[in-house]
Amino acid sequence: IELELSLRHALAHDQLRLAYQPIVRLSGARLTGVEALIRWEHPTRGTIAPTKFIPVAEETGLITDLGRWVMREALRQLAEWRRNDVVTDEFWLSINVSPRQLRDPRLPGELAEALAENGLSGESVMLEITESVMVDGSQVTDQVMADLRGLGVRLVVDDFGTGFSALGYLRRHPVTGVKIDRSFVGGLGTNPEDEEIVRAVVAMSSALGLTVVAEGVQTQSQRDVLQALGVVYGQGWLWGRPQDPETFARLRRPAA
Ligand code: G
Ligand code: G
Ligand code: MN
Ligand code: NA
Repeated sequence: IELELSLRHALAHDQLRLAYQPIVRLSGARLTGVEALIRWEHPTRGTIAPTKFIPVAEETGLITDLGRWVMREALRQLAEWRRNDVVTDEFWLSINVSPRQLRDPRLPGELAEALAENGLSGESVMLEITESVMVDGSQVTDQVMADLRGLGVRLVVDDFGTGFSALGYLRRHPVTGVKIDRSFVGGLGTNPEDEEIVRAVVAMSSALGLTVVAEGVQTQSQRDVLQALGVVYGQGWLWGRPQDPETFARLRRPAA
């Protein structure tokens, strides 16, 4: 309850920020997108981790307002970067959405409106959803996902491989890609089992026409193994930590 109240306060008093972490195309290491990650700067308690407050927001329903804020702020930022030529037109923005947001039939309309306000198309947005969303499979969620796809928005399964073993859901839902969980990336180059898992995910994704992003890439050798296995996109400390938008823009524009 206490956390809920202060989160409500944070939302109303501008204590929330978004950090942005680069996503690259492995071949050429070209920047191709960013993931927006929420940050809470509490005036007295310092930074509070999203793993602490997102579950509370989800339980209390506050995630609806919070998610709306994230969406609008991230799209505003993307439009600004485009105007200032910080990013190209193919550059995409990944936004995390929680299961409860996907059960809200207003979500596609709100996203469409935020896109229009910022002069952006749905293709510039990727939503990261959890495996549980598809396993629970409510009809509302199915409709919401279909409507989002109708906007051109891509849907990727986050933390792929950690949740559920049934893969049939990938076929039954309109997802466009998967994000290999970082727990399978850490051991690449040293743990042959992780390599086999990534190989299997790539084979399956290729068969289903899904794009693959590997997260938590920290070393050049992990990167090399991923590329050899056919993974196209990567994200991780090797290319950059989640950073504030000013830092992101500055790193894109080398000093003259
Ligand atoms: O970088 P990091 O510690 O911020 O992220 C921790 C977790 O919080 C990740 O699993 C991420 O999916 C989740 N998260 C970060 N930002 C958001 C957000 O805006 N919405 C939701 N639903 N989850 C988020
Ligand atoms: O679960 P989700 O993928 O949405 O959240 C991404 C989380 O992974 C964030 O907490 C982010 O800070 C963290 N992260 C991003 N890159 C790396 C990395 O290279 N190594 C580790 N250990 N964590 C990372
Ligand atoms: Mn994510
Ligand atoms: Na993840």
